[in-house]
Amino acid sequence: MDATVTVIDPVAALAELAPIGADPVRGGWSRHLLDDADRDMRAWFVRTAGSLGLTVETDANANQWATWAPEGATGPAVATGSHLDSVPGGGPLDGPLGVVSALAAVSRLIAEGHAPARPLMVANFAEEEGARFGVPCLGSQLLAGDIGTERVRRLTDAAGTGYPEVMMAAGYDPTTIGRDAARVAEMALYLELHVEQGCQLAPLGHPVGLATSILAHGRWRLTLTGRGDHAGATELVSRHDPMLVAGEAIRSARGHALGSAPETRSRATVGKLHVVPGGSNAIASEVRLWLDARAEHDADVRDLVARIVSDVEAAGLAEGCTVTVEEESFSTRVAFDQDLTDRVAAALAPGLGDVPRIPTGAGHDAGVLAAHLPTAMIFVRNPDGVSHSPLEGAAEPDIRTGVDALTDALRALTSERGT
Ligand code: HGY
Ligand code: MN
Ligand code: MN
Repeated sequence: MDATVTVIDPVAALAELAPIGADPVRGGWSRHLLDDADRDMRAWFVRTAGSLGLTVETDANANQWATWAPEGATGPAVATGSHLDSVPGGGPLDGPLGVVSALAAVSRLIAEGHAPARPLMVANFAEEEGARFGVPCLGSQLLAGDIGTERVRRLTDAAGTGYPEVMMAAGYDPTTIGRDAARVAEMALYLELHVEQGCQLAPLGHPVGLATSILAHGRWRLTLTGRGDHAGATELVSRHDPMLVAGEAIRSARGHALGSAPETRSRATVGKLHVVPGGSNAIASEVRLWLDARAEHDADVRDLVARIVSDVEAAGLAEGCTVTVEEESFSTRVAFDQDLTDRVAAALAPGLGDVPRIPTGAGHDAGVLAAHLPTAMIFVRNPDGVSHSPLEGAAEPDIRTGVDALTDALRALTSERGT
């Protein structure tokens, strides 16, 4: 036993985080890369991991790492963690549940006197939601070398502030971002706990599940340009209104997703629009909209997007508007490591029996790392499946069961060597 360490209670830790980035306008939480709320979340990570005696550092890509490497723990580490940033007006658990549960699990292992054969690392990955710079899993993609650094340095946020400026203001050197092969080599495997997004576990009556796959998914920015004019003085026949084309994009996204073969599990969403000038009595001159499309396989996504874009271009032609399409991100389909998932399932079995294995439509840093090292995910039941919304939640007993499961898995995985 190590009585010097205070075991972290996950529910209390989440309550401690609750005031940070609470969004009075949207509801829920808005915590975006290196804004004030994200900085407060990062400070919490340093404080909490430090209280456990972990070595805390931040890499050049603004990912945070907390490492437990006591005497005898050698070789590549078992890594866990998640992200602390959110979507605008997001829920309290998407990301933080994984980081809180990871630190809680480590605190449990230290307190019980566990002697790991290999180090344990807890990560907080930067900009997983891509809410500030538009690219999801930005920190883990940079770490893995999956995104070009010049492209990243050109990214700007909604206010037009450049990524380099934001990084420099926080003390980072944007010329040093990019692939960190040494850091990736430090990890033998990665296991991420995350609140379930979607509702598969509740009908199965299980508090915890294991991930099988992540849908292929991407984001496209469409810029629709017409002619701004007076809402009252302009005859209908002489209008070039990009809002009409935007309406077609929204309708077409749903229509083609619904019309896709069921086995493609297609879905398409327009959740963000930017209208210029945005006056209620002015015909828009420009509309920028973001299309989020997902499906079982990469080709299904590209086929779905092609059909939607074709409709939008036809609508643009009819309305005398121009249409430009830019792919902002694409994440290939992920199949999680079967052997690691089996090992995690075996560690969970004594306490939880046969844990269900479920696919997900939500992207994760684990999805990025899966191409570089053995990776698995544990999901904690979400009673109604809602996420990316203030209504996201999980029952306290399930949150605690999730920490039990992660603790059991990390204990088993750090008791062995190898991958
Ligand atoms: O968009 C996603 O699926 C993830 O939450 N970033
Ligand atoms: Mn999310
Ligand atoms: Mn997430």
